[in-house]
Amino acid sequence: MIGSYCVFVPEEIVLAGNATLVGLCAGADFALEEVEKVLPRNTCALIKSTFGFKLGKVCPYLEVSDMIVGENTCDGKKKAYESLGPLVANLYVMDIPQMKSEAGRALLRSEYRRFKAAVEKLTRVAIDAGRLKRAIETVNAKRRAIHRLSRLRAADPAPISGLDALLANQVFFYDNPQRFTDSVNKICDELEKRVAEKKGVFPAKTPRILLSGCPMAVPNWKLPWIVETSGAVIVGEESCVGERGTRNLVDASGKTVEDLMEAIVERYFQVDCAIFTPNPDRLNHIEEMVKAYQADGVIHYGLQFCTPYLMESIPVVKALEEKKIPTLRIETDYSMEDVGQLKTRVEAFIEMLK
Ligand code: BJ8
Repeated sequence: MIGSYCVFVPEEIVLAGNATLVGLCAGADFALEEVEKVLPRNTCALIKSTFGFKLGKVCPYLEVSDMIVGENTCDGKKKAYESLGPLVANLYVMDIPQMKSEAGRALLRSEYRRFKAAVEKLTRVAIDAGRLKRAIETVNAKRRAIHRLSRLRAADPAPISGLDALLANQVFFYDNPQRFTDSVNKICDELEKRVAEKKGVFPAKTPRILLSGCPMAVPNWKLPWIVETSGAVIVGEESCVGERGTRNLVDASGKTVEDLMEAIVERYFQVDCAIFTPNPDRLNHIEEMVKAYQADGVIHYGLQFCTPYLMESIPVVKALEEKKIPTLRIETDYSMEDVGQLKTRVEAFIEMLK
């Protein structure tokens, strides 16, 4: 069992080594007093809750993981792993590039090779081309199923709520891959019927929202709940728990381990996390998603103290508004204290979209 905190940890390599990958990111405050003894108060809720789940021993996946992979992405996570190391027996840290340059690609390539060797050492399974190819196909199938679900959300009326679709995107990180693929395809079969019958979870012409920004880990449903109880429907998530994390497949046609590893690098190097500088692909992707899912507006979701996404939200919002795409910028955490205030702002935004 290998645990991870980032979509840059390639599930293909983990599965090829006969291990299982689980997402360990947490979406609820826990043991905050204990957490603030080891982390500064002004750390993002995602990182704090990771520590809360460890210190409170509430996450069974974390307790049984044979390897926990940290990654050098944002400064918060990078430094937090230094403090997490002594709390767990088996932390492995992966370096991640910060620029989409040839040097950046070379770093990712060498880090994925090092990770493959670490997985092989852990599981005592030599990863050959056959194993890697099968793993790539398994993960591609899982991603294809979620792409199918996303496309169905383009219909008006929306055949599934944003909250339910977010849950499917969250389960992506926990379930057995084959079972997940089958379950999502079953949901899609049902949704196809609903679309054909023009049945929706909200009436046709309900304002449609695209969420964009920080990932929402289980059980962080705060903002989607606010949006969908304020007269709008969420039709897509530009997020790592969403399309930023799941889009693009790995080319499985390679014949050798080297070819297949390169295909993995190629796919993951396209992830447009805000830790990259500059990061123009993310804005392009938001605009593409607005069109593809017929969104009427974008809500940018930034966790308090998340420098990469909060910094990036300002030019992103400006660029969207220049293109006449209405946008609302939200900055919040996991607490429920600001729910009333957020609901008022979201309701006013949705009213404006009508
Ligand atoms: S690829 S988004 S999963 S790093 S919210 S901890 S950025 S301060 S989560 Fe992420 Fe990988 Fe990027 Fe995706 Fe830091 Fe911000 Fe906290 Fe965050």
